[in-house]
This record gives sequence, C-alpha cells and structure tokens, in this order.
Amino acid sequence: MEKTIYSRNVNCIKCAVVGDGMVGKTSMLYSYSRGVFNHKYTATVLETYTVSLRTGEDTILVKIYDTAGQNDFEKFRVDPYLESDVIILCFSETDMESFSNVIQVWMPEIKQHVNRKIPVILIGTKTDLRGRVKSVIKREDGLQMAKLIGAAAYVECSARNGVGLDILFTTIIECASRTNKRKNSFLNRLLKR
Ligand SMILES: Nc1nc2c(ncn2[C@@H]2O[C@H](COP(=O)(O)OP(=O)(O)OP(=O)(O)O)[C@@H](O)[C@H]2O)c(=O)[nH]1
Ligand SMILES: [Mg+2]
Repeated sequence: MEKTIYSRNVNCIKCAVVGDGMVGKTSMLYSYSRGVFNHKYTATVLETYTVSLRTGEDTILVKIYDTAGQNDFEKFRVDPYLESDVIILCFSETDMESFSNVIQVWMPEIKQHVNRKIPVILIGTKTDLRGRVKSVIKREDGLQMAKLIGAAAYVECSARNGVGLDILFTTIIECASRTNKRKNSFLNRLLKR
C-alpha cells in the first residue's frame, strides 16, 4: 500500500506494536494496510507487516512487528523491542484494565527490554465505540497518561472506521525522523572532531 506523507531522511523504520490482548492492535494494522476492517478475532503470536509510504521522491518502508498481548508470549516480544526505532503502545478506550496496564505492565516491560531512549507512541483504540458502549477512557485521560509515561505522542484511532490511522503513521515517521536526526547530528559532531 502507498500513501504520500512528509518525512526527513528516514528510509526504513521498524516499530513494535504492543498492548493488552484484544485492544485492536492487529485490526489497526490490517485496516490501515488493506483498507478494510476485519471483524474476526485471531490471537496474534508474532506477525510482521511492511507498509510502503511515498514522500515526494522518497519511499519509506515501515516494518511493523505485531505482537501478542498475552503475558505468556513475552519471549516473542523481545526481538521486536530490540530491533525497533519506535514503540506503539496501545490500550482500548473501552477497556479500563488495558489502560491501567499501560503503566502497570507495558512501560515496565519496555524499560526491561529496551535500555536506550526510544520514542513510545501511546494509542487509544476503538474510538468508534465512544458513546455506543459505556466509554471509560476520555481523550483527556489518554493525554494525561501519555504525559505520565513520557510518550512522544498520543494518537486516538479506530480500525473500524479508519479515523486516526493516517495520523498514526505520520506520527510514527515524525518520531523516527526526530530520533534519526538526533543520531545524525551526533554522528556529524563526532566526525567533525
Ligand atoms: N468496534 C471496534 N472493534 C475493534 C476495533 N479494533 C478491533 N476491534 C475488535 O476487537 C477484537 C480484537 O481485535 P484484535 O485486533 O485482534 O486485537 P489484538 O490487540 O491484536 O489482540 P491480540 O492479538 O490477542 O494481542 C476483534 O474482535 C476486533 O474486531 C475498532 O477499532 N473498533
Ligand atoms: Mg493481534
């Protein structure tokens, strides 16, 4: 799939998508890459998606590791953590437990496996259900959580109606681009010595 968005000198980005089971990680990726929402639920172990994005004359490949939300599958998340430039941490806006697990489970696990500074993008999923089910997490709560964990950005989206998915991918590229730029300027400084 190809989309045109803005970027700066980043040609290949890797990111791991993590968060509780059933929050909608796979659906979000499926919906963005295929343009349709899949209602069926199949628990993920580890899948990879590659999305190709065009930015002017450049092409950016975003390699995404879709991981399992279940605790028992932690070992399958180790390599994605080690290889990623950006981490996408998801909770469902209709599931309070998935929201509290951002701080109880996921941030500790990320810190345990990634001992370098890595941008974490916090995602609130299933926004189409707002107002339809007893919605538990408001936008302000998500923003506050993002601040608390030091997230690089907070994005809300729905795999079902596609709202927010373009913004999510633009945000991934911007965050990776910022990290990449910092790395480059560090390298440039070293080379000038
Ligand atoms: N209404 C609505 N339902 C969604 C949305 N995203 C996912 N779902 C449903 O939520 C369920 C779980 O979705 P998945 O994408 O498989 O969840 P997951 O986070 O990948 O789960 P694991 O692979 O077990 O970690 C499925 O039944 C989806 O159809 C959404 O944006 N809106
Ligand atoms: Mg999944």
